[in-house]
Amino acid sequence: MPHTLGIDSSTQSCSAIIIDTDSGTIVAEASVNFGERLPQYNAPSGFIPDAPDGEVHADPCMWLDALDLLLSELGQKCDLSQVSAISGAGQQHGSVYLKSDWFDWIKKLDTKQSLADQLKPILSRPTSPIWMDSSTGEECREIATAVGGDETVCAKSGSIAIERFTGPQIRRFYKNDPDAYAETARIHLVSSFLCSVLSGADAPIDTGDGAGMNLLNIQNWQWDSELLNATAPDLGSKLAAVASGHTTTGTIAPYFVEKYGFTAQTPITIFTGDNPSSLVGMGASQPGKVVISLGTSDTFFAAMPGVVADPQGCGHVFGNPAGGSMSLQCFVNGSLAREAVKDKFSYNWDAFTAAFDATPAGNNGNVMLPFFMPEISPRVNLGEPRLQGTDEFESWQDADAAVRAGVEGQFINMKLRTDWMQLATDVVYITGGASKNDAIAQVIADIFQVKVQRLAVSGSVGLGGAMRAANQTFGISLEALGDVFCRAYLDSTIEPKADAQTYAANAAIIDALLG
Ligand code: ADP
Ligand code: XUL
Repeated sequence: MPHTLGIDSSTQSCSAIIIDTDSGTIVAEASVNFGERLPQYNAPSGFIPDAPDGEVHADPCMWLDALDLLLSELGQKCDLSQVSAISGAGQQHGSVYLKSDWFDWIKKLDTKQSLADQLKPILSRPTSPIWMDSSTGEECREIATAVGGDETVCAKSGSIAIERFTGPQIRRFYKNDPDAYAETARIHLVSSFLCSVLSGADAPIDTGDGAGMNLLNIQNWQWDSELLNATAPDLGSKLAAVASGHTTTGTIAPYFVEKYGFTAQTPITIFTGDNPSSLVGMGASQPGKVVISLGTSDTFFAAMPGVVADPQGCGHVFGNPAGGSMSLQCFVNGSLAREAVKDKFSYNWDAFTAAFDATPAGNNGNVMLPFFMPEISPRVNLGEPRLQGTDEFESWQDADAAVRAGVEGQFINMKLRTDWMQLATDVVYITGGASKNDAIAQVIADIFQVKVQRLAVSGSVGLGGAMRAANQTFGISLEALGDVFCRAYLDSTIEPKADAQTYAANAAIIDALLG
């Protein structure tokens, strides 16, 4: 009865799912929301708000406290000694900076203290920049110039130099605090950091998450020496090894055996990024399925038969943890932008959803570019949305039209930005916190002119981890696991209702608002 565990350390929460691969059932699920459960970290949405210069950081101790809480809750729901393989994922691009003591500490985690208390003194950078950080424009330009331009960075790493990517973040740290950089012996991604802690060993970075650093060469999936040199001195020695997603990093650390009752020697498959893990958890790791994830960020991704780069320079090629590559486009103004419009009118989610019944598709020509923070797809440095329509709408007096316009603006922009992938599909699979909202799903169906489906299991990132663990440890194929765990809720398929022309004029307005 293999029970496998998948862990998902995302922007706003840390979640887990245990599946039984024999019976095809879910054994247990648990989730810890950072803002609600760990208010002492001053991160209501998972990051420290209001930092200057586009900096967005989170405290890695918060991620460890959440892991401790999560496992203790999971242990109350089921017998963790039955878990026989583990993997997981982390929010992409975020990085953790560690002094040389890390290598000793990781081998002898002490059950008498919390993980977070033990980690604090060995951090060479007290907080971690995460994917929402946009502070590194200058460093992106410097890296691009050093290697011969953005086209070269893109051909090598699958993306042009991007502010939130880990390489530019490392360069900024090196420039602003060279002493602390020199004291740094290891730099991990959120995924490889948590995998290291769980396995009590310095874990490799996988090619899925590693490609989000502007440091990995996607032609050979190795660190690229030119990009390393352009980023910061001695960087090669500070990075963990890179490895394919099909790698077992070791077995669970005694800390978790003693504290939560896991079985010693339980194998751990290396972690990946949340989006690559979701690709697996949506049953989309072979080319053919398109996924839209509506988490803190909105992302649009698919497994790719070959490597195609985005001519607009906003899209990315990442490693696919199941082999080959995937393409991805990320939108910063996702769930938090929808919440911002909702909160402007003191609506709850029910009132937000009802606004779509009160307004027609196309919104009578009321259009919004709903960017409450600098957007990356495309790059637009806005702190407030741009509106075009009636006077009442433009002055935020028409609540229902504003709600619809915000969501329509998001997905018109998403369609314009993802055409480069040339994915001809008649079904899009949606996942993430907002995917349960039928009104949002209907807007996606209408704008993309596709059927929209959801899966029976909601947490596709954690599920991807549990499936990868079962695949790596027991050799159960991802296809067989997908047939059981990635079934669509066919009776909840959403068909397009609006015709293809409904959004033509609004799309032209979005283009104009983008300037
Ligand atoms: P992440 O994995 O990035 O931490 P989630 O996938 O858990 O995020 O999604 C969290 C988001 O889901 C919240 O920020 C919230 O805006 C959104 N959400 C939750 N319920 C609804 C709903 N009924 N309608 C629309 N959005 C929702
Ligand atoms: C992807 C990205 C986000 C994070 C957080 O490039 O930046 O989707 O992975 O989910």
